[in-house]
Amino acid sequence: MFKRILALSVLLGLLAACAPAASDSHSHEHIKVGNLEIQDPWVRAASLSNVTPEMGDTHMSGVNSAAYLTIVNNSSEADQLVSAASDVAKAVELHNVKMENDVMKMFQVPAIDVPANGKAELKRGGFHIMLIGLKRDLKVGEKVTLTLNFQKAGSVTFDAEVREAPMHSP
Ligand SMILES: [Cu+2]
Repeated sequence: MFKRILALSVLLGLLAACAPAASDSHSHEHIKVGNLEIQDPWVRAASLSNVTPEMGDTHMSGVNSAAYLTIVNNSSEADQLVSAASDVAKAVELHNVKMENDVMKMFQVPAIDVPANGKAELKRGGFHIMLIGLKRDLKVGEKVTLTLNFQKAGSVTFDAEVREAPMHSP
């Protein structure tokens, strides 16, 4: 019974999301490359003049930010995100996080797997695209152009919205 209500509410949510009333164009944009679809890309707001002690904000090379998104693979062939690029940062790296002596640490990874008929979620506290050494402030509501390079699907360039990250989440 509960499952059925849950399924119904999910269905209603989907219907609401697809309703013509949701007319703002960017919320319904589909970013596709090959068999992959990029969903809900966003970049954490950051300011060059207001460095906070939050993880990732301070770095030898300046102020950093990160991009998050979901990569959905609608095919039976696995793929890999092998690199990313953006003109707002001096360098862009693929990162993951791990706990080390109760401290969360980021580290660079060579690639991020996108499983067949599955998805790769780049989110707070996990895989992310690190924007190292920002060249400008990233203000809420602005757009940041990102390019993702996949081993099989090739490259795709799109705009990600700058958002405020939730406080105290990893
Ligand atoms: Cu990082």
